[in-house]
This record gives sequence, C-alpha cells and structure tokens, in this order.
Amino acid sequence: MSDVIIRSTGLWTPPHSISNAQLVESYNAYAARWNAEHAGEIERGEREAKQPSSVEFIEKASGIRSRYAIDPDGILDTSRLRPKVEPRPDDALCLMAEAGVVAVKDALNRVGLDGGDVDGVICSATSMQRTYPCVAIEIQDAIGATGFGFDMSVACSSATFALQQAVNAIRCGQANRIVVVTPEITTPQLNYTDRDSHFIFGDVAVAVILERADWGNPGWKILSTRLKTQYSNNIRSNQGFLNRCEEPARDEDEMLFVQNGRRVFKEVCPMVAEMILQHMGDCGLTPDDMKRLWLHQANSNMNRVIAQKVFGREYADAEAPTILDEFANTAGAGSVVCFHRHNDDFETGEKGLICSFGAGYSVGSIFVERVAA
Ligand code: CO8
Repeated sequence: MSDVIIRSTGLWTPPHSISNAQLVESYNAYAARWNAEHAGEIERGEREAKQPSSVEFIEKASGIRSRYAIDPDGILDTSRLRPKVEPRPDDALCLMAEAGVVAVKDALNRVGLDGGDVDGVICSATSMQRTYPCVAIEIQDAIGATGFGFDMSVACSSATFALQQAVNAIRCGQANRIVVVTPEITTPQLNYTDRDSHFIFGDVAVAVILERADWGNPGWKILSTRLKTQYSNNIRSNQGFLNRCEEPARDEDEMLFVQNGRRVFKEVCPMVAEMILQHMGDCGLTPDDMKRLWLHQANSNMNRVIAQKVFGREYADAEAPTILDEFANTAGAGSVVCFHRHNDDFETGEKGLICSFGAGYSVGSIFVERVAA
C-alpha cells in the first residue's frame, strides 16, 4: 500500500464577476417592481412587501463581496434573474466538462504532466448537468486519460468526499494518479428573487491531482481523511428527475437552493469543530501542529467560530484564510480553492487541514503535510 500525495491543484473561473452593489441594485429594482405590482394585496395584508437587500448586510453577515458567474447579464437582468445557458450539441463539451477540463489542465501543466499520465477521474460537485453519461467520463476523454471516471455528489463536501475515494483507490493499487475535479456551476440554482440567499453562491471549477507518494515527487502528503454525515433538511434542493412527473407540479422556487441559514450556522459550527478536534487527536496531532486551516467557504463568521474553537485562541487571518470576498460560496469547491490560493508559503514538514461542511449535513476533514522531492 502506497501513501498518497496531492501533487498539484488547478482552477477555472468564469471571465466575469458580479459585485454586491450590482446584485443589490438588480434585486432592489425587481423588489420595487414586485411591490408595485402587488400593491393592492400588500395594502390588504394578503402579502408582505419585499424589503430591500443591502451591500452592508451581505458583507457583514457573510464576508462576500463579489462572485464569478457564468452569465452576469442574465442574472442582473431584472426580467430574467438567472444566467442564460445556450444548449450545446451532444458532440460539444458540456459546460461542466469544459470548466472542469480547464481546471484539470491547469493542475497538470503546473507540474509538467498531461492527461495521458492520469488513470482515474472523479467529477464531484453539488449538481450534475445531466444524468448520463458521467461528466467525469467526458472529462477523461477530453484530456486523454486512461482508467476510469465516475461522478459523485455530496453538496458542499463534494470535493473532500471525492478526495477520500481517490486516496483509497491509490492506496489499494486500483489507480496510480487520479484527478478529482469539482466544477461548481451554482448560479443557475439560486433564487435571485429571494433576499435571504440571492448573494450566496458563485461559479468556479477546481481540480486536484493525487498520486502515489512512493514515486517521490514533491507535494502534500495525505496524513489522514475522515468523513461524517448527519441528516438535516436545513439546506435543501428538491430538483430531481421525478419533477416532471410530480402532480401537483411544484413551484419552480421549490426546486432551487433553500436553507435555514441561522439553524445551519448554530448546528454545523459545533459539529465541525468537534469532528476536527477528534480527528486531530486520533492522528496524534495538536492545534499547534496546524499552520493553516483551509475551511469550507460559506460564511466568514462561521469560519471564525470554527477556527477559534479549533485553535483554542485568537488566530491570525493567515491561519484560516477566506476567499469569500472574491469567490462567494462555491459549494463543494470552496475549501480546495482556498487551499489552491493559500499554500505557497509552506515549508517541508508543515501541516494543515482541508475541511468542508454543508448540506447533508456533511463534513470532510483531510490533514496534509508539505513534502519535498
Ligand atoms: N439584505 C438586508 N437584510 C437582509 C438580507 C439582505 N440580503 N437578508 C436577510 N436580511 C435581514 C433578515 O430579514 C433579518 O432581519 P430581521 O432581523 O429583521 O428578521 C436580518 O437581516 C438577519 O437575517 P438572518 O438571521 O437570516 O441573517 P444571518 O446573520 O443569520 O446571516 C446567512 C444569514 C449569511 C445566510 C447566515 O445565516 C449563514 O451564512 N448561515 C450558514 C449558511 C451555510 O453555511 N450554508 C451552507 C450552504 S452551502 C451548502 O451546503 C451547499 C449546498 C449546495 C449548493 C448549491 C448551489 C446553489
């Protein structure tokens, strides 16, 4: 059985991003129009008026300042409030595969590899563009990888859960070098008429190359992985293959992202901190061994609570960085994008933790150590 390293990571972002100010302006214009259209019902107390959104609230409540999006124009257009996606012919790369391929090639190029050096592709994301064939197999074909490919999904823990599958497959000798790719195209699933959540998500794709440690390449040795789930309806989407058969038909809103954000905050923070500390102890590690926590990127206040519990003290921003200001919540990709952006300063032997948490509930915890060639 070989140990496993993360050899490299790569990123794709859409070319355009949306600021909070742009998003709030668009939502407030929509809300004012809606209130005018429903003035009579609002006056009679049959409906509640929509309150305006605010840049200040979004930044304070979440740490989000902007988000990359596949189609800002469609989202900001108050008569549309969703990105516009052109259907593609079956022989063209689908949107998720296209984004994923860019991230994978970025990761491969950084260490002088190409797709032919890969013998497994796992595509793991909150939602898949289609049911079959797997997006992973399309990416495998596009990069010229051998071996196998499959899709999986665990909402915000999609990447970490996939990383554990890749680590196990390499340890067992079922593959030698696996790409885990997480294309999170989240903006089409967001309800831009909902003030509580219209600001939360952004689009991104991130890729991780894992390989046998006994090949002796530099990277990040995987010290230990652990996964945990606990059923909760506090973050939910009812979109699925049965929708078209349901009678009575659901409102479209019910098929989009909904959450009870306050409950999520209260329930998930202690669950995550406890799991990290338990996992750390079981690995013979202490908080002082951690140079950095690359936490899931949903909310900066949540990360502050969790990091403080884990470190047991006040900590510097560099010890638990956030990327929310630039990316917003990128669901399953967030903790890995944070790792990708914030690991250049690690010396051999220094350790850190990649940790995701979110819908399910689900938590994935991965301790890594910088290793030289
Ligand atoms: N502008 C101004 N005011 C607002 C706005 C707004 N946009 N939204 C709400 N308010 C108001 C509320 O009405 C409320 O007013 P009042 O006090 O008068 O009732 C007040 O502000 C406070 O509202 P909240 O209690 O809702 O605010 P919070 O401080 O709790 O912050 C958050 C809201 C940011 C949502 C916060 O609760 C949070 O981040 N919670 C955790 C969320 C989280 O981690 N979720 C994980 C989801 S991601 C995941 O698991 C992946 C799912 C799959 C992704 C699919 C892609 C689409």
